[in-house]
Amino acid sequence: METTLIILKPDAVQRGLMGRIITRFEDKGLQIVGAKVMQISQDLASKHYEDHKGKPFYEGLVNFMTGSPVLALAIRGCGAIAISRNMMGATFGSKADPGTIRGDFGVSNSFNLIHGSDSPEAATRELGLFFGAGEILDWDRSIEGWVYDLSSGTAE
Ligand code: 3AN
Repeated sequence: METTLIILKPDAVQRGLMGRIITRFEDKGLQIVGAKVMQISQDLASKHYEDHKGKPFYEGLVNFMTGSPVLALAIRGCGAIAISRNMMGATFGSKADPGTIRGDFGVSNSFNLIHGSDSPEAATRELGLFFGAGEILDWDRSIEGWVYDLSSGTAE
C-alpha cells in the first residue's frame, strides 16, 4: 500500500470543488487516511517547492499556494501515487485530457487545482511536511475485501 499527499489548491477550495474532487478518489477505491484544511505558510511553501526555487514561476506559485486555504489529503491504496497522478492529468487544465481532474475542472495555464506527490520518496517527504504524528490514521475499511481481491493474502 502506498500513501500519497494530495493538495486541493486554493482555486479548488475557492471554487467549491473539494467535494467533487474527493468523490473521484473515493469512487476510484482509494482510501482517505488524512485530511486538513489549512493555510500554507511561506516556510512550508518554500520547503514543499524547494525543487522549483529559482524557476521563473516560483514566486507566483508560492504566492498562489499561500494566499488562500488548501485541503491537504493523505490518500492510500495500491499504486496510489501513479493512480492519483493519472487521475489529475497533465500539469495545466488547458492541456489535460477530458476525464482527468485538471482536464474536467480547469482551463488555466497557471492555476491547476491539485497537487499529487510524484514518487514514493516525494510522498514520504511531503506527507511529513503536511501531517504531524497521529494525523494520518490507519483505519480498516469494511469494504476493503470488495475494493481489492484479498484472497491471496495481498491486495490485488
Ligand atoms: P505537476 O503538478 O503536474 O507535477 P510540476 O511538478 O511540473 O507539475 O510543477 C509543480 C507545480 O509548479 C505545478 N503544479 C504548477 O503549479 C507549478 N508550475 C509548473 N510549471 C509552471 C509554469 N510554467 N507556470 C506556472 N506554474 C508552474
